[in-house]
Amino acid sequence: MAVQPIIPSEIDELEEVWEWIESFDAVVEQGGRELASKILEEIRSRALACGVQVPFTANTPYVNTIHPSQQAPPPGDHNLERKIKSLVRWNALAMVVRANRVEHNIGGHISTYGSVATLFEVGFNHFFRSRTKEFEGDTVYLQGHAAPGVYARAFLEGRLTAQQLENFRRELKPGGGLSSYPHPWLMPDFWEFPTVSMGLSPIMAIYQARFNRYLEDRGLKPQTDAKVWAFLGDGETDEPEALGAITLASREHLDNLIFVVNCNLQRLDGPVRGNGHIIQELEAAFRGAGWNVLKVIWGSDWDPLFEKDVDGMLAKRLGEIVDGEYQKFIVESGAYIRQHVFGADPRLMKMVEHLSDEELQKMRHGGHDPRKVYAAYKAAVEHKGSPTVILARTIKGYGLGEAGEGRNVTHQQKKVDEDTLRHFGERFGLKIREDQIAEVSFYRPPDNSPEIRYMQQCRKKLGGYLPERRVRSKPLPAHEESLFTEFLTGSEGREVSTTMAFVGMLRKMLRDPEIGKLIVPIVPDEARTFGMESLFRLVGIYSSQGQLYEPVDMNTLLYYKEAKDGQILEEGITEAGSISSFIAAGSAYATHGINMIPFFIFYSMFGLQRVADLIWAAADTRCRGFLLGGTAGRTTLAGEGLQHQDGNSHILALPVPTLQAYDPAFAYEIATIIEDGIERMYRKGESIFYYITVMNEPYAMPAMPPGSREGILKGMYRLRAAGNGKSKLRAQLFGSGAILREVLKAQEILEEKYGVAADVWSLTSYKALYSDGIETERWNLLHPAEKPRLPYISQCLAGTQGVFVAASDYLKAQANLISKWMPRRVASLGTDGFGRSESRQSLRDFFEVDARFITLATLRELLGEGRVQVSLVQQAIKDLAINVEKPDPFTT
Ligand SMILES: Cc1ncc(C[n+]2csc(CCOP(=O)(O)OP(=O)(O)O)c2C)c(N)n1
Ligand SMILES: [Mg+2]
Repeated sequence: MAVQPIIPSEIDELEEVWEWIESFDAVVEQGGRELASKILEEIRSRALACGVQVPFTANTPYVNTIHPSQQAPPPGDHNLERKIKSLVRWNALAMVVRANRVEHNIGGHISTYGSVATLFEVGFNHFFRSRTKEFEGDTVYLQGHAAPGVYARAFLEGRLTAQQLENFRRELKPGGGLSSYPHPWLMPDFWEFPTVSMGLSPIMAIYQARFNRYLEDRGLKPQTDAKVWAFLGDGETDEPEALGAITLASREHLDNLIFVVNCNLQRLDGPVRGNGHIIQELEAAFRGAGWNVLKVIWGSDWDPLFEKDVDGMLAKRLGEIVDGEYQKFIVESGAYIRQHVFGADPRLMKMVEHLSDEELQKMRHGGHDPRKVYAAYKAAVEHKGSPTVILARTIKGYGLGEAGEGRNVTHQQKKVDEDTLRHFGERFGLKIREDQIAEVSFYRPPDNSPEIRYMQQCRKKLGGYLPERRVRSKPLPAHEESLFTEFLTGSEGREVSTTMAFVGMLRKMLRDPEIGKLIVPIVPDEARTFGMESLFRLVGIYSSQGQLYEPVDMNTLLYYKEAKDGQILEEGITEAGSISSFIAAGSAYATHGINMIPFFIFYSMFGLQRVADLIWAAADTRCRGFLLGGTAGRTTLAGEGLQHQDGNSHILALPVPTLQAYDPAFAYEIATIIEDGIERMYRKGESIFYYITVMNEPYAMPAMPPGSREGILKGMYRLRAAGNGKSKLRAQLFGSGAILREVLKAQEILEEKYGVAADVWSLTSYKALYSDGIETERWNLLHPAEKPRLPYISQCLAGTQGVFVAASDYLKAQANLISKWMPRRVASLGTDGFGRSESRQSLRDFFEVDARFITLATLRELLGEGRVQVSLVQQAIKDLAINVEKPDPFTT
């Protein structure tokens, strides 16, 4: 292997150093690069052993990682590929420009795709494999706001019509349009993964890659070399989620994962690191985390210069220039570049003396050079043992020339003038007529043109089109028998919490011959909190390496068992990671054609509140499965205080359209909800998912009242009718979850002490009642001539007597939300305010949701109706020892 001899420069005064370098050169030449690398490794160990400090840097010089001599040459027709890319570029640009001509401010992005085009195109032509009958295909997360380029390609492939392109960002137009960004909910046959909320796609991709391994290790899918690709922006890496899980990827040796960071050095407002180097910063972070890092900074035009750069002077100079300055070079002349880059040293000036200013200006960056990109992708797919990140240097707004290239305003550019369009066409060698330029017409060569034929052939070779979302799983067969009959009959006085009851159901499901293997229990380091440790032994904790140690509790029954085919995903303390696993599992019915059923159980306060955006993305992904908010309720979780006690999550569940939220109190309610959930999601194929809160307060579980099933699912049913049906004082009490038992106690107090006959209703789901209410109201709005329909809650309460009082462990807003469909006003008790470290009893007094306050609220409502005297209410305040001067929990 020939090595360029070094020309002694600054180091020639150090004779000895020079000799060492010469010997090293000889090793490289005679023994090869691998041997040289091994020797360096050994010398490093030796130095440390001798107490010699080895200077640390996580960085390599500011040059391409792959040496030109090791670059795999790209196959295919480069010329045609360039033409195709230009066509995609044109149509992507046309789509955004046209949309904004018709509808001012409709938005869209042209500059991001401008920068990422080569990175996408090399993938589409040579790497991204589609799903076929024989092969599961690669999974590709495409940079969200580069969507116009993806649509433009699909148009050239004949998958989208010009009409659809015309309706970019006009989804409601007749004939349909195209969604702004990748949204599987809106384009379920096209997009697979929502990627536009920055930072979510990297973490989702990491857990997707890990979940793919999980499926393989559990024998649920064959082992393949399928890859997960994730394209992200360099600005996007500022999001904590983006880099937050990169050590998991290396720890798990996810060589099925490839990140490509589109390093255009710009984000929305300006440079990502004007005063620094985003590529070097990311290199250090990923290398430090154990990733294989491939820098693709310089295009092939630079190879001859680096070849001359034997003493690393050019590399050193390029490493000194900060990103803000690099951005300037994009808009400046070749003369400026000559002066500011090479002018630093006469020897550098000499290196480029053969290049004209124009040539200097046109020197390409790595991310725009298909040869460099191909070589990096090839190295990435062949790399073994760790994930790969490709840091590709690109230009934002590439091709927009003075109108946008590299400018700070480029991100939001949507309108371009004719000169820019003409320049764009010329630059990319497009033969566009003047009238087409003025019109910014879409342009697709005929089907039999070399360009279209070539692109179809490439995709055919790679298994078909991409992106494409195709659900290949068959729904599970109908199932008559209940899995959970034992949970419907009550606990016969034994005190259990709803969490324990749920864990019992989970155990039952895990043992079931039909669905057992499909269940994916996911916990972020809280299995013991939820009493799930018995599952460790039963199904094992998934570990790609098995268990390399004897667990400290080996001799106990419930030891910490890790296994390669373990079923539990014990994610550690990361709700973001756990929900990403949930998304991978809950969308496996589409991604892998396997009906995986995830159960992700977490501290309820750290769910919808903490990772709401990922839960939104789960809904967009058409995810299925169950989220279990454990240790739920503001007053049920004793002692934990302000940050842990959750009275919020049921309100936060409201906006997620496909999320079914339940706050059950009894085992039979949970059993009914889960069984129906499996039926709806996995046997009937509905793209919904569930949020169920479970508590850790133990009490005896009653048997399921006959006829309550429908009500449990629809959100309410009458649990216990009043004992004294003859009383004139009547009330309807609504309780849910943890507070239902307080309501039952209040029912007794009211009847025994104050002669009030109250019916008790279990409100299993305020959200279900709310959804039904708004749906019914909408139907009535649109059908004025027909008999108005009654919301379910109105049907339930029609004909009931007495005042209404609702109490829950969540915000009072819940009852207020549905009160308009109740025949009379409702008094709402709830837990608005900050939590406290206290006992359950004190907390329920503090938040005014215990049986005493429910009793008081009922009497107060009766007073309002003129049915009791004020003295009775005052007496009750005394009897119940209620401090009327106590501070308001909402404001204290
Ligand atoms: C969580 C989130 N915050 C803000 C945005 C709005 N946004 C869209 S693109 C963008 C800049 C992206 O910069 P970068 O990641 O570098 O991508 P580039 O367009 O430069 O390729 C921002 C802030 C978003 N999509 N998601
Ligand atoms: Mg950027």
